[in-house]
Amino acid sequence: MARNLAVAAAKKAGNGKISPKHNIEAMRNAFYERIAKKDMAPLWKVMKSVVTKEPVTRCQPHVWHYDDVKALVMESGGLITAEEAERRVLILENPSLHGESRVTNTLFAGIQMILPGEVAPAHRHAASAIRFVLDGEGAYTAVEGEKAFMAPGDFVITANWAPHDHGNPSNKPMLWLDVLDLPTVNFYEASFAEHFDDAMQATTRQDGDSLSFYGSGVLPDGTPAMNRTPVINYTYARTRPIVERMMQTGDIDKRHGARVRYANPVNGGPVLPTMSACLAMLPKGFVGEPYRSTDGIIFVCAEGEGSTEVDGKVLEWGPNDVFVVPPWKRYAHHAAKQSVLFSISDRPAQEALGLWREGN
Ligand code: 1HN
Repeated sequence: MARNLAVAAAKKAGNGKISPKHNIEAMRNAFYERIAKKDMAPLWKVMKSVVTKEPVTRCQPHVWHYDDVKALVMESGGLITAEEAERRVLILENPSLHGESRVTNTLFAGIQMILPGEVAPAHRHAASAIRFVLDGEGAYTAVEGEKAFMAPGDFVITANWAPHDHGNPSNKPMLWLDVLDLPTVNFYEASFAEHFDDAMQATTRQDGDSLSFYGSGVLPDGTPAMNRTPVINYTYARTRPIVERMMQTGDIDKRHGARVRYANPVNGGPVLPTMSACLAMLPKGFVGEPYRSTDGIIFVCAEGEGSTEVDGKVLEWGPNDVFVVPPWKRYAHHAAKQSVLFSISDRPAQEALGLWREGN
């Protein structure tokens, strides 16, 4: 076939000579150079790398230990104020993706601190955010006119384009994990952001309104359909007893432990169209069966101690350690003590696109 092409090409060139067999590579390369000048390229050269048989990830499994993280975040508090930084966050960068501000290909993760008396000024952006509280008590995030006071283990939602500011009237620093779908928004090149003149938004709703109106098994009559949850804070005080009860009654998944999924009470769907989260309790001595799925997952150890083997690498974790499992990497949890794991991933975005798969 290659020979025939060379013969045909030589004839077409009108020089009457038949090109030697090895010339086809040179002819192809010359052709590729010519088409590159016209902003074209041959698919057959890249077919195997653009259509892979199985997911290929650029991410590594990795764990950030809270001892290190907390010390460095506290140190950042002496270098810049929350107001000057706008958000005083140390980014958790996947070791394979340094400089890209991402923990997986689709998600941003960082640790934010707000010191007593500080305010992180009001803004809004196209990216959706969640927070998982690690340390401190009595700081708040104000979202769409409602202040949500936070405590460790609380899971807080700031939906796409919702105005939000944070404040800390308590006398202790507060630290939390931020996860945003920022790399996804930027993949679509659809980022917008806006700042407000006032650092703190006016409070237009009572503290706790969103949880009591939407998170209590009732809904204000006429609540419209929405693809993101109206609940701002899914408190640990309410969620932890549920996974504990599941565990005690033996409702323990062989891979995930006694696990609940945080739900949008309006439609039962994920809390956000791009990200969904779970809380799981693992009994002491739990040895999970291996599992894999196409979503990249960020875990936080809320309580306990254990390890997760990911693709042959053992990630040891204790309280407030954050670890990441890349897409389609097989993982299995092991709990040395009774443990609670929070997790968040890009699963709903993949499901909406018909991409999500799981396996063992
Ligand atoms: C942001 O707005 C917050 O509002 C936290 O607390 C982390 C990371 C990147 C871009 C914006 C916040 C962020 C962020």
